[in-house]
Amino acid sequence: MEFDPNAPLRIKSVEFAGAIGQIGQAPPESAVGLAQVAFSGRSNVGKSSLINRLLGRTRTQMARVSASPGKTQEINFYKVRSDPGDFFLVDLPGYGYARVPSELRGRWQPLIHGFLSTTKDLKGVVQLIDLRTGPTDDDLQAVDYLAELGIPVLFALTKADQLKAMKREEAVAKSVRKLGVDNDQVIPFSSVKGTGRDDLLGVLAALLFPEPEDAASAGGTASSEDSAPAPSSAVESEA
Ligand SMILES: Nc1nc2c(ncn2[C@@H]2O[C@H](COP(=O)(O)OP(=O)(O)O)[C@@H](O)[C@H]2O)c(=O)[nH]1
Ligand SMILES: [Mg+2]
Repeated sequence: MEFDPNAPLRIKSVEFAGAIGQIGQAPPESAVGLAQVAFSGRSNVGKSSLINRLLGRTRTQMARVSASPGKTQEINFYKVRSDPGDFFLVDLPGYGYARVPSELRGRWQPLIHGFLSTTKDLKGVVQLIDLRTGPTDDDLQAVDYLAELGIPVLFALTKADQLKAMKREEAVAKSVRKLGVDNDQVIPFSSVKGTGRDDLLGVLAALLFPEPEDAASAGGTASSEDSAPAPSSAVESEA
């Protein structure tokens, strides 16, 4: 049987594998050597809801939907068993909740940097943006930072169900413009309705388990007309 890189991942099981709470702390042993994908976004953007929806967890939630947003300042690791392979889902702490404007530099970035500078297994980051508001300054800072590190970034535009079709189109176009990315780098998502789930699973499959030729031409444009969006660098580097 031929492996279709755009086929959605089939999630079999998910288990919590550990956390990093301190700057410089190592990831859980078991996360080393397995492909990782991280999820990033402002507090309250809908990250926990998206992760739960993505993993198909409706009864027992893996990522806790926040009782007190902004509280969790930990990097959480979940081991996901799936077809075509196992991987680690890395839940980065939310930012932008505290009143302090430069929270990113003060707290988020050092903790994240400790992880990003030691992991060799991260394939990319799914950056969440609230579709209704579009990218905030905090979001753009986070995106710049990820781009500086050369990490492939894909965008999930959350709470898509909150806008009617017309407004949604406008909002997507606005976010795309503000982020300076291509249309096929963003996926409108609704954790309530499940919108975007298959697209996101498809792109994660391609990101985590690329075919050799995909890996060789990383950053190139997908040729298949109805393929899932291709992950690519968020922002063109000026260097
Ligand atoms: N309408 C709607 N509400 C959402 C969606 N995703 C999350 N929410 C709500 O947004 C709030 C924050 O969600 P949560 O997943 O905890 O965000 P997190 O802080 O980024 O992990 C909660 O009240 C959720 O019910 C969505 O797709 N649609
Ligand atoms: Mg959360």
